Amino acid sequence: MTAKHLHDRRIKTGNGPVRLFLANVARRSTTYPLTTPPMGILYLAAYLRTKFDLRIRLVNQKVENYTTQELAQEAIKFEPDVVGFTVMTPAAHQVGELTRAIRQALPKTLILLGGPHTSAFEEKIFDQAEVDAAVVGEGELAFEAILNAYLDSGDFSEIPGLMWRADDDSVVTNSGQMPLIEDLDTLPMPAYDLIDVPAYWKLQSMPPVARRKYLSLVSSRGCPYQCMWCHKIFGKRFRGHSAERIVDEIEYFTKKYHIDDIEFLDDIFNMDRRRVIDVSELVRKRGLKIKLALPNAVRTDILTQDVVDALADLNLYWCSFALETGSSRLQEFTGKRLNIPKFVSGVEMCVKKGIFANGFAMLGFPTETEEEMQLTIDTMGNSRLHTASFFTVTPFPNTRLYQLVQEQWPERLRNLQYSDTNFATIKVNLSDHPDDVLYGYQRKANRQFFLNPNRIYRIVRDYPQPLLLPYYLPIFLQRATKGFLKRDSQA
Ligand code: B12
Ligand code: SF4
Repeated sequence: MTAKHLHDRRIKTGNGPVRLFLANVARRSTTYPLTTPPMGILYLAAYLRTKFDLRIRLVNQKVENYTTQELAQEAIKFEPDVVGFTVMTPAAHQVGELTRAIRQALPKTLILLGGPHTSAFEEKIFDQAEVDAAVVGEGELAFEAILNAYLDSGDFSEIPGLMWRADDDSVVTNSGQMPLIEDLDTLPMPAYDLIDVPAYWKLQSMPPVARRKYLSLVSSRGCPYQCMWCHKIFGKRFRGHSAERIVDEIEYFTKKYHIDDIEFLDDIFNMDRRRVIDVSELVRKRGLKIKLALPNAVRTDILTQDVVDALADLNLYWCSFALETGSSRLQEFTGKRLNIPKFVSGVEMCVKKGIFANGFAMLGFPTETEEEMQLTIDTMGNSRLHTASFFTVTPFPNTRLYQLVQEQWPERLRNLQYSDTNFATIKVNLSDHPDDVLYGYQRKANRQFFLNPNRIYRIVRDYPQPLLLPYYLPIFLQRATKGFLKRDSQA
């Protein structure tokens, strides 16, 4: 590739709107069917079209069930000026083949990458994919700056924090950082008109409830807690939409799609206590009939009775609660610093209000003892949670956890394979124990938690679709037997 080629791609040639192809890169598999609307590119599209004359095609590979080549062909058929891919690490093994196919067919197209994988792997993604520029963190302002340069000088060197391929083919990371968007209410609502919303209703959403006619929203960005395994895509400061804006979105989308089921994918929807109460009051005042799901978990130890009441008034029917570990030593070690007794009472408050409670826990932190794993299993099991997922700790680059393991126990990262990881069945062992011990505790966790007559009774009584419960039996069996066979534990 000559320097001229590289520079030419950074400047729009020809007239007319910029043809922008955006896609969420992720395969759907029988073992990992969860599909949610691709909020990142829906927000980007909504923002960018207020600034530029664009013709946008937005694709979610997971919904179309395209192979990598089919996705590349879709992009090529559209003849885009600019392509932007969003990808999480488990699907990133596709981006090499994908971007090379597009580059070969459309050598002048500008190819951009962003989203969680880029934020985790940073410059390394240039070794993996044929990319002109890549954005770490929040994307709206950076993408805007890229398109401004593309329509003007082709000079990417002034865009703070941007990673891009320079004319000598080297990868440059500009100094500085793009500012975060202080007032989220200035962002337009996600561009749901660019996707086939009902197509999502036929697929498995995060809450395991079939045929949900729902819409996902994100009401905040940034989380101030310091959990060592977690991303920092949106910085460590909480920024939230106002209650008015949240309820405007709820009202607009529920009316537009004739639905009543809304889920928030926020990291901590309940970070601002007053905001939850205000949303609830506004929904009541406007006479909106909705039900709510919070599948990505609330911060349970800050729940107060008035917030739980407000959530119950919003008809919160499905909520996840993330304990992660029942050991207070590990709560400190990992930086999660959850107050465990308050977790237990927070779950109880919600369950008393008729909310179906799903829990998350992690087993296998470095330094975790067998007693601590058992403590997690007991805390989850003795709580009023209805269902639970017990994960083994998986490190992603650009997190404190990854850095620590890389420094102190690099050999534990040796067999780490991200491709198509499944929440519950990925086999990563960061713990101080052999695989059979760690997976033994994970199997035990599932047995102890679920094979409890009282819990089974409560699940059957409270689960929104009890007749569908047998459908989830294979998933339970898969989890309850993970690593049971020798072949499994060597993976
Ligand atoms: C909803 C969700 C899911 C959904 C799918 C989401 C989707 N996009 O399809 C489901 C439930 C399927 C899921 C699964 C998993 N998830 Co998830 N998920 C989330 C969650 C909670 C919200 C995502 C979201 O909508 N964010 C809001 C939007 C607005 O943000 P965004 O997508 O990041 O986009 C912004 C920027 O990244 C950037 N941007 C994004 N794309 C692009 C593209 C371009 C070109 C540019 C310039 C910029 C740009 O601009 C956007 C707007 O500012 C995030 C946590 C979070 N708060 O983001 C975790 C998160 C993305 N998930 C994560 C993980 C680890 C997983 C799993 C691997 C867990 C597991 N072990 O099984 C699995 C993946 C399994 C698989 N095989 O695919 C990690 C990602 C780590 C990584 N390196 O990829 C996150 C960050 C959580 C964390 N605590 O670290 N997840
Ligand atoms: S795991 Fe949750 S509480 Fe912890 S840093 Fe991430 S988003 Fe915040």
